[in-house]
Amino acid sequence: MDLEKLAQQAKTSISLIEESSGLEQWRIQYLGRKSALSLFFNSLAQLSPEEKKHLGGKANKIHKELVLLYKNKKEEIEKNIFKKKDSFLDITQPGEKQILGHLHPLTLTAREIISSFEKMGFSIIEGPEIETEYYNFDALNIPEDHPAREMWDTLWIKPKTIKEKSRLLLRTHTSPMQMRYMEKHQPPFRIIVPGKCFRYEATDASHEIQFFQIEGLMVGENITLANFKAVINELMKNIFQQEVEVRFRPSYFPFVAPGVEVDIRLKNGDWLEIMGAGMVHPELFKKAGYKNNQWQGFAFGLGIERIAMIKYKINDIRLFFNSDIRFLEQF
Ligand code: YSA
Repeated sequence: MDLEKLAQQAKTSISLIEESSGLEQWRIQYLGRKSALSLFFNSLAQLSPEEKKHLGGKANKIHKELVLLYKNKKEEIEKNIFKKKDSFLDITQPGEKQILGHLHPLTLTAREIISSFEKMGFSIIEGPEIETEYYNFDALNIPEDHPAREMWDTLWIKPKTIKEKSRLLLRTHTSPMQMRYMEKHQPPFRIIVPGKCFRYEATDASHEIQFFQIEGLMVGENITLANFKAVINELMKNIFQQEVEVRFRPSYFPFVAPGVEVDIRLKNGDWLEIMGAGMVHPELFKKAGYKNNQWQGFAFGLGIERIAMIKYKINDIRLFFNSDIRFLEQF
């Protein structure tokens, strides 16, 4: 192969190039894996030692020259692009639109729910995500051997010492705040407790291992399930901006008597469970130190994701947490 001729050709053709697409073609033709020079390097093994030394050295020199030519040309083209841009800068053009961040659909839903309760006179309280076994279970009438513990598949936290009195866990619901609050406050009161909960369970379209609940607790002298129904109807009206069909189903939770589950009717006619609730069990009032059976009240635990799913027509709860920007951009 005539190396000199090849080098001359390459130099002439690069001197005529003005744009990066042309330069890329040049690179492939003269420096690419299938270029004449690369094929020549591959065939060196078949030459005699003297030829190898002579021609190999020459080819190496040409290769270096071509690489340098390529680099210089690349820089020259890039500089020219900036020059061209400057000379065409049109300051009357509108600016580029900035992409702004926005709130997560669960934050939007939680804020709406909270604001609706605020309008009804509820105070907002927060509690710990890492809870003791006592407040998560025992204080709610669920001792260790109680079968109801199986309703809440629990993520336990490894104790630092074996002697720790009350084991720690990631709260499985926001209900532990009922006792924490009642121990320190006398009725009448109405509170809600929004917060994250965790459960050791398989995920599916309506179950996650972490999700948000809003706990509610209203205690007074004459509070009944009728008050609860009025509060829930008002909440649904505020959130969905229309009358929503609500259904109470008898259910069991050790910390209420009677207990109910609340469903709402979806557009397709199906019912979806959104919360557990009931009249606070007298045993809890006793544990909190309230005397004389003077108080009664309702409590509930509402799933925020379930409400957001209905409001925004989302059919899989897992979409909230997998950070897919195509999903999040829609809110
Ligand atoms: C019951 C009586 C009370 O006086 C106060 C509160 C309660 C509710 C009780 N603490 C509880 O956690 N019940 S629950 O297990 O049925 O969950 C309540 C709501 O949380 C469900 O209706 C659902 O909306 C949501 N939820 C539960 N597990 C979930 C979930 N959301 C998403 N993923 C999960 N894995």
